[in-house]
Amino acid sequence: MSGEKPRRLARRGLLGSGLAVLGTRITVPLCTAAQPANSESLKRLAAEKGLIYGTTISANQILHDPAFIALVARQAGLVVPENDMKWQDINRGAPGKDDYGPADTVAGFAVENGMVLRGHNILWYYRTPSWFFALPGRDAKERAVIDRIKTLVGRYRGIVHSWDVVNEPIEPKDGRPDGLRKAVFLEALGPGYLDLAYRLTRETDPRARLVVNEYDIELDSPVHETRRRVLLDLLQRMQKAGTPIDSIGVQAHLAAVGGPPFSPGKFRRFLAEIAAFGLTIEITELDVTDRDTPADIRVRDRMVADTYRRFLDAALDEPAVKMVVTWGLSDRHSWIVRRETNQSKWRTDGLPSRPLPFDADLQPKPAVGAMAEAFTHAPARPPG
Ligand code: 9MR
Repeated sequence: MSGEKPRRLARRGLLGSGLAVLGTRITVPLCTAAQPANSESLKRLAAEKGLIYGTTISANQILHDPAFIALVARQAGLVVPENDMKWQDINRGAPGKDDYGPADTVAGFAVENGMVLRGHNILWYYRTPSWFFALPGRDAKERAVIDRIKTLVGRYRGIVHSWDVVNEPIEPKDGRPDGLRKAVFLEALGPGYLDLAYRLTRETDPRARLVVNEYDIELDSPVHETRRRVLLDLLQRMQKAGTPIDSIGVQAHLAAVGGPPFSPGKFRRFLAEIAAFGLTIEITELDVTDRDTPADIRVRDRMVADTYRRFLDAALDEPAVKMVVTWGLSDRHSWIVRRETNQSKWRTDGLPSRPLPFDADLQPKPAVGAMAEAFTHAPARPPG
């Protein structure tokens, strides 16, 4: 699809055409060997409380791992491409050489199976193509950002439920008084790049929810506390300036052992502060690394499950939380197990990590029960 003029993918068009536009029809088997026929699905338990439960997915998994995909269809009401919509993944080469093939596969899968689709992400300093950095001057960079937003958001207009418009915009350690991250977009366009990105996304797809997605805002430490304050200040400035924003994405990459403690009360109060802005909250990237837990699988699976439960009990107590997404569904496909980035998440004894609800053989682990109980005990809320 390289270089091809993007075609509009309207939800109705996709459903009507049976994915003709994508050239693939991806159907999901009705029953999966990985699940007992009578077991409850996480998506149904979540939906009973007005919550959406979902997971990451990739085009590669959709095309090559039918057993995993069947589990996703059974358990998740939402999918988000882990990488396939990132700028660098869509265009590593040169301006104008976009390839939407994998992103279309994910979008088509969501539509075909009646699932909610999150958009992740439009702008992220960490996955910006190198050609962008080499563009000469501010105007060329601004045009490239505008083109990225119009093309990507326009292509999936009417399909994406919520967009991570700017991923990880704050970094208090960078020392700016406003706490914004000193990285590519800020350096090229100034702090106004946030307003540009959110306004243009709204204009391009008025029905998509616009999210600021952030990490390290969950725990009880001075670093997390500073990040919470900076994020709340940013929300206040955005609202004052009339910059459209609907939701905060709380990534929640947690650890079963080690790192700062989790204070349910403090986290709960932070969520209430976000809700007081009139915003909803999406838990966008939940997973629990088992680094530093004992090798015994029963012990560490229990510790991971307890971490999911404690976190979700606090999060779901806030009615503005409308969505829970785990950063993967099975240990078969996890960035932590693949050891891609962030070495601090990896086990040091060489054993494969077990951070997600289902194991690598697609069997449920105690974390599934913990999540199911958290959903079951959550107060009901109006559907988000
Ligand atoms: O899980 C993703 C991994 O496969 C990629 O290599 C990496 C870089 O693109 O991004 C990972 O996902 C990140 C997400 O996009 C943003 N928040 C942190 C996630 C984990 O690093």
